[in-house]
Amino acid sequence: MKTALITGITGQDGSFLAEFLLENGYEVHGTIRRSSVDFRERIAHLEGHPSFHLHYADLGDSMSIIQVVSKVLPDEIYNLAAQSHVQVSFDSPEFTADVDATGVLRILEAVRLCGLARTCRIYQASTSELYGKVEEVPQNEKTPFHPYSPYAVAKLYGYWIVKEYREAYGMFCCSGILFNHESERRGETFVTRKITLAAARIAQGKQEKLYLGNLSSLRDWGYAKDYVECMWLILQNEKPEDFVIATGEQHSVREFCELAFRRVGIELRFEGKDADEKGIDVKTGKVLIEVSPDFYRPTDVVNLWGDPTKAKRQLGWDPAQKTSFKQLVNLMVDADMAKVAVERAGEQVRTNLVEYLEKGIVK
Ligand code: NAP
Ligand code: G4F
Repeated sequence: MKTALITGITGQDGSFLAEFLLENGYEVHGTIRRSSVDFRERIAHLEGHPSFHLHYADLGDSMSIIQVVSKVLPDEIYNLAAQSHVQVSFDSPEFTADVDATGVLRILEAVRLCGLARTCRIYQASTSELYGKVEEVPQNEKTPFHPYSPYAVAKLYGYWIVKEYREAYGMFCCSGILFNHESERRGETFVTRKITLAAARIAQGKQEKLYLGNLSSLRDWGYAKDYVECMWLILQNEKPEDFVIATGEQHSVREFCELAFRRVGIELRFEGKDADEKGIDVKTGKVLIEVSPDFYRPTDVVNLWGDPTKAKRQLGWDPAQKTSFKQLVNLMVDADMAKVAVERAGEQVRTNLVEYLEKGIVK
């Protein structure tokens, strides 16, 4: 039985990866951070599993990392922990650099200090944001990097330090250059989830309007559950190498909105340009989407499109056999429709209860 350590196990990818590794017979250890509210929603269903273990550690705290690595003695480490929001990285650049750049170094050094450099394989969650102000489309492993946010600059350090440790110390450490991947577990402030949640709320009368930033931004969006399989495949490869993981398809934020609203029965028409663009309900003429400069970024990455040829050839991972763009949008919308319906039912129960208490029907 292999032992894996996942940093960032409470996140979208961490939760899917933990499930995948448990299904494949791994002993899974994950790091969590102390917080005043317990936020383990994505992994709650795994707690109590005999092969699932949690440890406190923070990527900003070397000692906590050394402690957990020396205790777990992992065969594989998946370093998924990060301040992962690009827009937030403009507000918290130093924190982002500490966690997303130096944090990677802390993991690599912990492995060396614990005498695991020859045995432990390390996956680093790298990103298509490295291509930033893109120099070619589509982007592959040889495309030059041009990071375009504090997040991307920090992740670029992570990418290079992994490569350096591979070459300097012969460590089996690799970067997965993953393009955007989404799911029903995606954080609610990333654009896809913000859209699917709003579509569900608007359809059920719980929200009036959705405010977004750049509607023309282009992304290569895949399904997170399909992508965690690749993280594992990268570490099972004969040699330590870096891989681009993407669908090879590109869509705009606007297209994502159209599909998501269509799924809840609302046909949208877009009118206007830039900050004056609006998404209008064709049937009622109501404006449902508006642009707010609050969601513009000082520098925005607008043209991401991945070429996953190498992953297909060497890892046998074929995006054509995986979740399509339309399936992804639909599954996210369906999950949010159910979530909003449950919330509404809860509200109704509470309203009824208050009424019954006031009328003395229940005591
Ligand atoms: P996510 O949902 O934001 O999860 C991030 C995880 O990192 C959470 O578990 C978070 O813990 C943890 N974390 C944050 N700061 C930490 C710290 N200082 N010490 C320890 N843990 C910390 O992100 P995701 O979408 O799953 O992405 C996983 C990784 O892939 C990230 O490194 C991200 O940058 C990278 N990536 C993501 C995508 C994508 O499209 N999803 C694409 C390319 C690369 P809390 O729950 O306590 O906050
Ligand atoms: O959903 P996003 O915030 O994701 P972004 O910036 O592409 O970053 C995600 O993917 C990266 C991989 O390329 C990861 F490394 C990173 O950790 C993260 O998971 O924004 C996507 C696009 C941007 O161009 C943004 O300007 O959507 C545009 N956008 C338009 N309106 C918006 C909004 N983004 C957000 N978050 N919120 C909006 O209202």
